[in-house]
This record gives sequence, C-alpha cells and structure tokens, in this order.
Amino acid sequence: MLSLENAAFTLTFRPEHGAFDLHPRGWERPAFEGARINVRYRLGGQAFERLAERWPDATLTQETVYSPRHGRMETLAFAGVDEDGLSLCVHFALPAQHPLALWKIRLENEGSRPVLLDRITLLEAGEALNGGRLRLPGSGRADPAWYSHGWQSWNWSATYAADLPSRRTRLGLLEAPMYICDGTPQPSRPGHYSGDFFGALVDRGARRGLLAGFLAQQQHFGSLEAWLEDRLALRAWANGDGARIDPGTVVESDWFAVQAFDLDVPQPLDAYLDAAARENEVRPPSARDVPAGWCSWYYYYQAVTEAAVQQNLAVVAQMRQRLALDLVQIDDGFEAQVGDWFLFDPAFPRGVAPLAREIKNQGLVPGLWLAPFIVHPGSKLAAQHPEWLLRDARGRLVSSGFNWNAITSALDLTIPGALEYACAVVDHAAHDWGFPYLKLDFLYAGGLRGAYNDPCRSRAQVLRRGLEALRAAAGAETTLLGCGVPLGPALGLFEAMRIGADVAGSWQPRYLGTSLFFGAEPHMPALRNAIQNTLTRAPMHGRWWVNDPDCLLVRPDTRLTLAEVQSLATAIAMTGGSLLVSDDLPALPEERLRIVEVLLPALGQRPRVLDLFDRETPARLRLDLEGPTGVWSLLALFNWDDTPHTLELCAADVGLPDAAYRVRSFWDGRVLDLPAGAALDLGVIAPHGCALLALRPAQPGPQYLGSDMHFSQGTEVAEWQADSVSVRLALSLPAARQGYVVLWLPCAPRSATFEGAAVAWRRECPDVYAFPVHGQGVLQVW
Ligand code: 9PG
Repeated sequence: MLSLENAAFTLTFRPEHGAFDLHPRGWERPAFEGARINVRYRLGGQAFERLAERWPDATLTQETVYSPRHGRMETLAFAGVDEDGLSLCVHFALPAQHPLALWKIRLENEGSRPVLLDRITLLEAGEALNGGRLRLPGSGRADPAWYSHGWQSWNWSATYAADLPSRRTRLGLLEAPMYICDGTPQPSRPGHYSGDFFGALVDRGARRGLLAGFLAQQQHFGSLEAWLEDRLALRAWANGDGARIDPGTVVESDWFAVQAFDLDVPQPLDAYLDAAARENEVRPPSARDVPAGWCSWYYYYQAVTEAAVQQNLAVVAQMRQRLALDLVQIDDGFEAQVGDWFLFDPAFPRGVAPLAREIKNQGLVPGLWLAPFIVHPGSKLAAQHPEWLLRDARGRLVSSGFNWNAITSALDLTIPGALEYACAVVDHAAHDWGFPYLKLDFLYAGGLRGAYNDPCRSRAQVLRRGLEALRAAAGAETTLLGCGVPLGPALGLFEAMRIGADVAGSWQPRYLGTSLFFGAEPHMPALRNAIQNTLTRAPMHGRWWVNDPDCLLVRPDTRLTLAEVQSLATAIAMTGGSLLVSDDLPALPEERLRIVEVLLPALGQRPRVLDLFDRETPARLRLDLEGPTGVWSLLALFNWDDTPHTLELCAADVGLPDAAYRVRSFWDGRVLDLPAGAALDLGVIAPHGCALLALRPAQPGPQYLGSDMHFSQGTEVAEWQADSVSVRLALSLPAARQGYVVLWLPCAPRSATFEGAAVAWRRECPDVYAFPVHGQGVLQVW
C-alpha cells in the first residue's frame, strides 16, 4: 500500500488489488474506495481485459517530478508487462499547487504482434460495477445529480437530478453521426447517465461534488457513465477506437483528473478548467477579444446574396456611433456547394474577396464561414476525389449526418491529399480572400468512426491533427471560431467556440411548419436549445476561449415574444461571450435596434451560474461589478416555465450578504427597495422571460442606480464624484446613444446640467430621479 498527498487529496494505491482509494480533504470518507483501472484490447483475433492486479512482476516507483504545465507533483508509477508483451504503466500524480488528482496510462507494445486498443478505463468505482464504493458527503440529505457535458458544440449539456431522463435526439440514424460520439453510451432511463470529456457528480443536499474528466482529448475521446440509483457508480474511459499499436510503439492516454468542489463557491470548476487550459496551452482571451458584429445566417440562411451583405454592411458602418459592431460575417450560402469552396454561388458572382475588401474599407473585420471537413454528395469534390472520403471497413461511405437535404460525407484526414485540401481552403480564405476571422463549422466530421487510411490513429488523434493543421494554415494572426466541433480536441486551437445549439426564431424546435414531432429535440435550432448551453457552459468563457452563445435575433417578425428576445439578450450579455446580431439590419425598427445597442460594449466577463447544479436549465446568473460608482451585483433571474410566474428575490438566495439594497430592473426601468432580511416581490415574469437587476447596497448619500443605456447599469460611468448635495458624473458610451441615468438623491435636485446645458429631470419615485443624457459628456446635479 502506497499513499500520495496534496492539499486536496489523499490517494492510496493497493497494488495487490490493482485498486485505489481517493479521499478529498475535508470529506469524512473517501470518495472512491477500491476504484479500478483496466485496459481492453484485441490481439490475434482474441479480446483481452487486463486489470492492473493481474500484471505480473509489476514495479512501483514513487518520485517527485516537475511538470512544466502543472508544477511540482508527487507521483506514483505502477508498471508491468503481460504475457503478450504489452507493457502497462499507471501514473498517479498529485500536483502540489493545484487541488487535483491526476492519472494516466501508458501502453507499449513490446511484443511481436500488433495490438488493437479498444478502451482504457481510467476509473471504475461503485458497488454495482466492481465491488468498490463511491460516496459523496452528507448521506442524510443526499440529493445526487449529474452534470452531463455534451460531445460537440451543439450537444445539450445539463445537470440531471436522479429522477430526470437524459435528453436524447429521436431523429435516429440520420442525425446520430452529428450528435453521438461513438463509444459514449446513450442511456435514457432516469438515474443512468453519460457524458463526454468531463462530468460532475454532485450532492445538492451536502452542496459538494466531484468532477471527473480528461485534461485533453488529443489522444482519445473520453466517455463517462454515471449511475445515481440506490448506489452511486461512475465509469470513465478513453476510447481506443480499435486503433493499432504496432510492435515497438507507444500509446498514452490524456491525463484524467478528479476535483472535489463546493457547489456554492463563485467558480466551482475552475481548478479543472484551468488545468485543462494549461494542458492545452490556451492563451487566455481578454475582454477586447470578444467579437461584436453581424452574421448573415439567421435571417438569410442559404439565400444570402452579395447585395444583402452590402446592405447590412452599410448599416453597420453608418451606425458605428451608436452600435460599435465591428465584425461582418458571411455565413453558409456563398459557396457553390459544401465541399466546393473555390466555386461560388451565383448570388456571389465576384466571389467573396471583393466583399472582404469592402468590409475592411469601412474599418470593419470581415468574417467567413467554412466547413472544411464535411462534403456534400452533390459536390464536384465528391465526384473528383471519391478516394478522399471516409469509408467503413466494408468500403461504404461513412455518413456525416443529414444536412443540406442530403446524407453528407467526411474527408478522411489521414489521407494527405484530403487534409491538404482542407488546409488550402482555410489558407486561401485567410490570406487570398482576406478574411482575418473564420467560423470553421461541422468539424465533428473529422472525428467519425471509420476505416481510416492510417489504422494506427484514434478518432481523437485524427481530429486533433486535422484541427492543428487548420490552425497552422490559418496562421496565428487569424481569429478562429470553432463550431460543430468536439470541445476537447479543439482546446488551445480556437480563439472562440460555439458552445450550444443554433438559435432560431421560435422557442421550441420546428420543422416543416410544426413543433409537433420536434418540440422536444435537444440539439435542433431553437431559442430554448441555444440558451441551455449558453448557461450550462458559461464557466468555460475566458478560461478556454471566448464563448460563442450563437446569434442574437431581435427582429419583431419571428415567433419569439419580446420577453423571449429579452431573455436571449440577457443570457448572451450576462455570460460575456461574442455578440453577433443576425437580423436584416436595414429593416429593424428603432425599438428593436435599441435592444442591441444597450448590450454594447460587451462586458466580456464570466458570471456565476448560481444554480448550475440545481436545475436542468439554470435560472440565476450573478455578475459582481465595480467602477467609479462603487460595487454592485448584476442579477439575471429567468422564468423558464411555459406559464407566467411571480418572482421573489432575497439576498441569501443569490449569495449576497443580508443588507438593504436598492434595485433597478433594466428591462422595465423599475426602481425597488430590498429591505434587510426581507424578500422583494418582483411581480409577474412572462413565460421564458427574465428580470435583469442591478443591486446596490443602500447608502445614505447620492447613489447611482443605473441607466437605460447599458445593460450593466454602471459600466457606462467613467467618473463619479458625489457629496451630500451634489453629483458630477461622466459617461463613456458611443456619443450618439441617447437615454437617461437614474440617481437616488437624499433631497430633491435644485438644478441639473448635461454638458453645461440645463436638463429637465423626472421624479421616478420618492428620492429617485432620472436625467436625460447622451453617451458621452458630464452630468452635474445640485
Ligand atoms: C450553416 C449553419 C450555421 C450555424 C451552424 C450550423 O442538422 N443539424 O443538426 C444542424 C445543426 C446546426 C447547423 C446546421 C445543421 O448549423 O451552427 O450557425 O453556420 O451551420 O449551415
């Protein structure tokens, strides 16, 4: 028996059983007891399952090593060779500086015959699985739940309580290649769940949880399976995909990590997220890297034309003094066919390079959509290079899913010509057409199950190499947005990442004019599906990349209610990711344009998702802000029900200290008082609607409460000076933005000027006054 320790865990390894215990510091009991590791492979047509305890002549070494990414680590290595000459080594590592336990497995074929790797199980714990134990703290009020992370950008990610079934697509085989990672089980009964890359098992009674997941997916796609029934169980493995390990070659899993966390700390998953960022050498983005702009897709779809782009470009350019959008992104529809990227649709007779120049000439950034790994069966590419397309072992084309009215194919990226073609497309778009921003879509097609030209690569290795090649082709100077891409292998290669399903002009998914059969589909385009991951993947923003929550739609002629549009605007703005409008801008009425205007500039900050582990769709976001006017908390409270609901707010529910607060509600402009120790009645919130509130601890002197000019209700103020009788404040928004600021004043103002000219104020309610201003300038109140 051997033990390792760091500030977060004690790990005890029992070589005679090939099992280990993991005890999080501060927990009354180990989380895992008797957890197992094993490897499944085939050799000479026979299947083997090797458990660590049955490796003969195993050796144990314990040493301190220095990892360039994770610092000093106490490590334990257990190595042995089996009768077939396959050498196995389990490496445990407890980093001194990070509250994580890490382990990985290395296999070396020291025999004379090739080995086919099926899976490396890094964790198997729970009575139902192996006779070991898996326990969370606080048995008394046990209320277990599982945070299930989806495979690629569009996959529904959510926390399931033990009585909820997983959301699964019912579209079957047509869509399976898009949404199901081969190797990840798809359980549908409540209490049994799966996930990709990482997952978290939590106890909502004890408010503690365990994250289990891989730090990277450069070697294998990782799958997880969890059971929340009478006994908890968890299994996590790396999918070997049957890739061949030739004699003399080595395969190593990505690091597997466990983190114990408290559900109510500000960013519970940070230790894991930061470690994965380090492992993949992510360069952390700053708020300046958050794109704001226009995208052609969700109004024009494939019917986009050169003229449509030009008309919208003209509005973006002409409104810069109000809107500050800087990206104009052309989406799907410019190409002759998906796959034929060098041929153009007749609606783009000059191609796209002249548009890139026109966009640049306006001082804006041109962006272009491409789907370099997927191939339409009707493309010239499919006809000219059938040998580049991925096939199964029987030589049949592998489906990439049904889209563009066809069953699509994928490039086999282990064929040099196919990968070179995909890279040439990206290189050309960036450097010859002149697009410094590329949205690379349908990239999951580079990691499907198939009989690859190179049989020694796993799917994740094929995809990772493909993505690395695209990154190199684009050059470091190009901004890459990943879309439809498995998140793990993309880490460190993309500046921005689509983290959810497509948005649409309806709450539920619809197809052929009805939501009857498709209403419950979790991944299809729908407002509800887009917002889901905007909330549940919010913790990644700023750590792994800039999150792309998909576009904002504000036009009035969709099936969305105003409340739903405000919820979308709130979710996008509060989670800090990119902000792209996708309407026909010239046709937008003023009051809808205003919704876009007040979200800019984007804050770019990551909020707390207060109930990430408490509901399938979180309903409470909190962002703590600080500026010249002091400190305040921005809260978004959503009503995701299909019926109107009254909402109450008390400080404790949102983790704020019990005190008296002044509250301004952004979308309706109400100012309310939240007395200490009391609950505030916010009234009725419409179905799928929200309240966006700024809470400030009540003060005796003059106080800034917010404005109707920026959703943050405070970052618009660049300077603030106040004494008991006067206020001076300077605003820093685009000059052409009009609106009013709201102040709490201990006594009625006697006079007020903006930029030296007298202004007429309005009394909103006792002690609260609104002053008309515009985006830049100084307001003085006596
Ligand atoms: C262009 C679009 C837009 C959009 C992308 C992607 O069949 N499907 O499940 C499916 C999902 C998403 C999707 C298309 C089809 O949209 O997310 O922003 O660029 O491609 O074709």
